[in-house]
Amino acid sequence: MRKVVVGGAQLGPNQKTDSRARIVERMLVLLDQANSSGCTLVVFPELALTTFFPRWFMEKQSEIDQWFEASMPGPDTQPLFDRARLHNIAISFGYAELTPDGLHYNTSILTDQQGNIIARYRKIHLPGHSEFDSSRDFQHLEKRYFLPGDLGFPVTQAMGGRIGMCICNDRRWPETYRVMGLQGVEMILLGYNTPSFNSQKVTEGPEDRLFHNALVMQSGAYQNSSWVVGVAKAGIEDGFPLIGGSMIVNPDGRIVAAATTEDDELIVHDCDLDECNFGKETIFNFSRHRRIEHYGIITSQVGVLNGGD
Ligand code: ING
Repeated sequence: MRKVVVGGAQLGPNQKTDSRARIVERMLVLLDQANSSGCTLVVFPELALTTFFPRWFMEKQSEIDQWFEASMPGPDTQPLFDRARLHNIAISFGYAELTPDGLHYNTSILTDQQGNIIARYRKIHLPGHSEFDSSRDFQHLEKRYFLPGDLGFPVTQAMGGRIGMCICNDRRWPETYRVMGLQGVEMILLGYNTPSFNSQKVTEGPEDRLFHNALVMQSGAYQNSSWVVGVAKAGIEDGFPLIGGSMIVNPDGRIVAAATTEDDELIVHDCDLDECNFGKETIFNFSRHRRIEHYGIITSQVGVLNGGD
């Protein structure tokens, strides 16, 4: 039995005018709740410290950089690390990272239970577009504001097992889970900010979004015999709705804990990392069953060539 008591700390909406300090206060409340529930690891959403600013078109770099953290921890986030250390809780959360070299990433980190950062991940699959698109009800300018991640999908020895991270759109791509699965990942931590509607006016709405949200995380968990912890920033940010649907999925692909609101909400589950073992040793024993001689196209080709014929 390798138990990790996981808290999924879903956040409600962050408004454009909300200060970092105010948002961190809400995160501290969830961290205290997690402590009362005996959590040893707490996962917060993507871009937890700000509103989902890629919905806004900005041109001045100074205006863009206001949404980024130049240091982690920094003055606004130090209280998070201090409280996590006090409670002996490891934390993971997403934020916009401005590196010392001036590079911009959509990043998440993982600490140990003493508040030390032990892993960093930079979002690889950036959805949306890079120029203003008048056809959209709202923008989704992650390709404008962030570079694609440069750290791969690292899996870290922590919490008595193998822990990996990804962010939001990454969860829709099976490669994300398999690259970590091939490193023996036993728990994948991810945050997301997912608009409830497609910005290009197609009929897709919250029900579809919530269905796909569960579908991809349950599939990724099952197909790699890993726990998946998916945590939303949810609710209406400056008039733009984001789905909730935070959940903890076990290595058999079953949802064992799920949020029911679009507000600040903690979900908790006692996760036993040994539950990964059966799948990894049988159905998804990669070394026994995979036939990589037939998979080359997955990394040698980006898109469909010549119309797929
Ligand atoms: N958000 C969305 C996500 O992948 C999206 C963007 C939504 C893409 C629905 C495709 C379909 O959940 C982020 N931040 O990636």
